[in-house]
Amino acid sequence: MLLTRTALIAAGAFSLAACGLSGPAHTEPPPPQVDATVTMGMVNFDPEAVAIQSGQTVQWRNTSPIAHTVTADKRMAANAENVQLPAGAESFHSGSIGAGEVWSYTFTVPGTYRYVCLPHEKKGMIGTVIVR
Ligand SMILES: [Cu+2]
Repeated sequence: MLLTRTALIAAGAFSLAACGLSGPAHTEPPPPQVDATVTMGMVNFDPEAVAIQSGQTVQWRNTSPIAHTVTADKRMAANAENVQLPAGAESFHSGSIGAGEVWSYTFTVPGTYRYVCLPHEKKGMIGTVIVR
């Protein structure tokens, strides 16, 4: 009986301590600034093309129920001609972006980028980013 009561008191004290730890002292980094947003539909990027300034960030939002990618890498595309990168720009690949997820990329080399969604490249899911 005594043992049980002690255990209950200990549990209560632990709960209070846990509450204290989740207070306002906990800080998260601010979300990155997004300068343009592209929505990923079933098999399309909307808008198909966006224009930004060098140093700005594009965010892709997958509002569809299926996974997509943002891939600007000639080695990964089914047709290398669907991918275009300015001279000096590095290839990039988002990896799988699941339903409801977002992914961002900051562009630092001016020029025209064409990218594909790997699962839907052959269905024409291809987009453009123009960096001025
Ligand atoms: Cu796709």
